Amino acid sequence: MPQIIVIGAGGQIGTELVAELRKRFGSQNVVASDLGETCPTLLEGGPYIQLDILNREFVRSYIIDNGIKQVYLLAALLSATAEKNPEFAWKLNMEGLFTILDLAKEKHIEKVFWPSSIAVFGPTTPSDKTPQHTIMEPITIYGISKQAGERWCEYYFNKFNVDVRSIRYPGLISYKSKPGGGTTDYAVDIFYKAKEHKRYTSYLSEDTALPMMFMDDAIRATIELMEAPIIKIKERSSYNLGGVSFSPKQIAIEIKKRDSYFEINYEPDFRQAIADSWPNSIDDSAAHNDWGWKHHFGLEEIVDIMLNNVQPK
Ligand code: NAD
Ligand code: AKB
Repeated sequence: MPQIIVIGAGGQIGTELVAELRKRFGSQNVVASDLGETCPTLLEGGPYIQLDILNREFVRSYIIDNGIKQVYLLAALLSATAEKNPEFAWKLNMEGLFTILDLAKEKHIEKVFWPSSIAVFGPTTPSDKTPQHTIMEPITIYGISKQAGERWCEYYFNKFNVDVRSIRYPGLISYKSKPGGGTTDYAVDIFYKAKEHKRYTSYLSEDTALPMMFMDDAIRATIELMEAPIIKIKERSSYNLGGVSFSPKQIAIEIKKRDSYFEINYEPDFRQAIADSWPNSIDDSAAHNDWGWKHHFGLEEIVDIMLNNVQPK
């Protein structure tokens, strides 16, 4: 069994990824790590270490001394939070990646997972069924950091044979843990507000369609990509990953079908410009052809699952 560490494990993706990795590879073989001194409840049941990815020397010695062979590097500032602190977002999103890529270049690590995002695309990108290879002129610091990260991943693969694998996640929808400061967070918040107050004020306009995905699909994609034979991985920047595509109005209609009292209104804020620069939908045929990717969850299923499971405080 490989020794695995998930860095930034306490966030929206990490809490569910750690649980799935532990199921597959054994609890003791998957170390969860995050900034907090104590282990978050959702990560209990296996090893936890307090680790700051910006502490390069500590990260290096922990990984080398403990014989860690696979790293899932999730720590980052997401799009909306990053716009409020661009210098720090650049530092966090890039420096951690170099620390891990260098460990892999030195052959301490065998495999790296590093997530990219639909934020790598920009207003000049074709926005419907955005292709794998296309114009990429991101306008957010988050998107710029992800695009640069993709180029560095491909560079480390080409120059140093580093086995780094990546997915351009769309907006992720989950009920086990909340999102951490992205533009697509509304598609989770809306369920909490629907259950609590039967109304939601959307910070995106009604027809802003964005690519989205249910977390179970995203976790399955991540592990399928990491487990795929090396020969099948043709894209060493990052894979487009499609799921569903919908707007606030479309998700509100689905909620209203299940709760006729639900109401939505629209007050776009600074996140509207970010969303306007991102694709409406994604062409993921490269992931499908190379390693067999196919999403399972559609909008109606997602709405059913979310309404049945979110638990507002
Ligand atoms: P999140 O904000 O929910 O979680 C990030 C975690 O990283 C947090 O628990 C945070 O405490 C931790 N962290 C922050 N700084 C750290 C540091 N210095 N050292 C160690 N840990 C630190 O984010 P997420 O939604 O789980 O996203 C994980 C990754 O996936 C990110 O790289 C993000 O860009 C990418 N991604 C996420 C989505 C999405 O919709 N959730 C979509 C596309 C890409
Ligand atoms: C965000 O909105 O910042 C993230 C993402 C799509 O990368 N959910």
